[in-house]
Amino acid sequence: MSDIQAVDIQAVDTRRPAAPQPADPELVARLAATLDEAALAHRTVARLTDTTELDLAAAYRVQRTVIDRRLSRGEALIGVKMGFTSRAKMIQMGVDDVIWGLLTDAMLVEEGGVLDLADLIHPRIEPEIAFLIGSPLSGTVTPAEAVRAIAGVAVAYEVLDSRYADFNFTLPDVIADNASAAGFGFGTWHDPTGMNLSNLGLLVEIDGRVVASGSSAAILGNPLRSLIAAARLAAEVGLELRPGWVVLAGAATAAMPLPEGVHVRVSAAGLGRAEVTTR
Ligand code: OOG
Ligand code: MG
Repeated sequence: MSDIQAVDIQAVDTRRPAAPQPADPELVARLAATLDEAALAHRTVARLTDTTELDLAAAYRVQRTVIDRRLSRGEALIGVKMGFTSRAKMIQMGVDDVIWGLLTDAMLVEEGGVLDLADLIHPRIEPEIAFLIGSPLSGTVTPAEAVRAIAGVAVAYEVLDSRYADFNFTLPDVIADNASAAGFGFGTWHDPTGMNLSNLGLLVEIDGRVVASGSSAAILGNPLRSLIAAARLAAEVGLELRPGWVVLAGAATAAMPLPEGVHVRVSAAGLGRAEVTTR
């Protein structure tokens, strides 16, 4: 058993500061505008931490302000994504903390749909497990409570697109940048009752060629732990995971570059597949 699999559910360390410093609202608004405008213009910006001291609490404020700008353009909040819940991702990106980002309806790609990469800078794709929330979940919850709150579980993929050159960032940078969120999709929802999620084989195929394979065990030993961590993070910022929301538990493998004009299939044992075509 790897040490990540041995992580105790209660011990999952999301390490957000207990008493965040009130960040200068004007600075937060300016940094959020920088990132949001970069995403809209499909171009990268310098790392915020190159010029600004940013702690994790301030970084989350920037993230929330980026999302508020999107909501004011008519997008709706439809869930959250967990990041760096697997060793593979932590190693790939050179960070060592679990983080989260927020998902809006504009990021959702319909199952089997087409994703236009012209809107993105340097997209990557990664295999994930997704949960559909059936009843509100927030705070410290037991695995049994987490399972009861789940209306469905599905195989999923996430499309990442960092607003920093070469995906080169520190933890506050990537938090402010909404954890590199760009798009996501999922397959058919399955009833999680009685399902063992702790060791599902996952495959990513691009045009029929396997480009990544892994196990749901890579996600904190069991993706359920990621959901439990999401509930705790939600409570810390006064949110709850709401019925109908989607929670992406985090990638089970490193992310792969996503080229134009390909067909991607992500499959998980017992959960079927999720597919997307790029152009
Ligand atoms: C940050 C997002 C990490 C995951 O599933 O671990 C993430 C990045 O890799 O750019 O989404
Ligand atoms: Mg991800």
